Amino acid sequence: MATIDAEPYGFEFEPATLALLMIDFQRDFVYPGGFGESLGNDTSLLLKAVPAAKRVLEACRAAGIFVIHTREGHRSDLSDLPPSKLNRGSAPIRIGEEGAMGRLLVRGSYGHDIVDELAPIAGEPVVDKPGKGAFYATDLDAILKMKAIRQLVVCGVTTEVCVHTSVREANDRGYDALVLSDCVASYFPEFQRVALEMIKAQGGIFGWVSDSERFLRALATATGREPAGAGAAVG
Ligand code: TIU
Repeated sequence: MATIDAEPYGFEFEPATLALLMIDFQRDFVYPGGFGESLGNDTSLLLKAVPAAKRVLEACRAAGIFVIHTREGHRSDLSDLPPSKLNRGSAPIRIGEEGAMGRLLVRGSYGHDIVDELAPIAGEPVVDKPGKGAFYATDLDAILKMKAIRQLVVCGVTTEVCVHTSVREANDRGYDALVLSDCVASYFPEFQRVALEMIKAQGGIFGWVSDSERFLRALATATGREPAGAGAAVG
């Protein structure tokens, strides 16, 4: 058993039953011209999480930690898109319409896919989800159970939307979830701060919060490896 320094208290884990969950690092959220920008957001705030998330991803791969990715999006006929989600807001172009990176949030379009820096490799399942939560209407729970996973380290975007929803879903299903503060990002700095506070409040009401540097150090100790890039993660 190894321990990651975290709030509200240390996160104890076994590498064999830990998975890295990479949530929605899609061009549609992280780059201009996609769904996120269509909602009026500054996408540059999300790009800030990519370097630290990349260090965590590479360290987990090297340590043999199971890695799983999610993407938010819909079938090309939009048959899984609730009218409420389609109609909400005042975006100039909506889900399913052509944007600079293809049809917004539609599976198979360039914008829907994961950014090159964090692209999945062979052996890393990609879970396509129609909602904000990673468990709703997906086979994520089945995959985690097949792999005997009990705990999740979570990176992704956005902190208060898909990360929060997924962590809450994970908690209710009996998984321990650790969110790495510099590997998640929001379009709203205030939401980023408060969303992280909410996870760890009340004694860790639905999870733990740490950061990439502390995670990489603990992983290195647990697996007897050098903390890959941990020095670069400072700051
Ligand atoms: N809009 C926003 O902040 N997020 C989303 O719509 N989806 C995710 O968080 N992935």
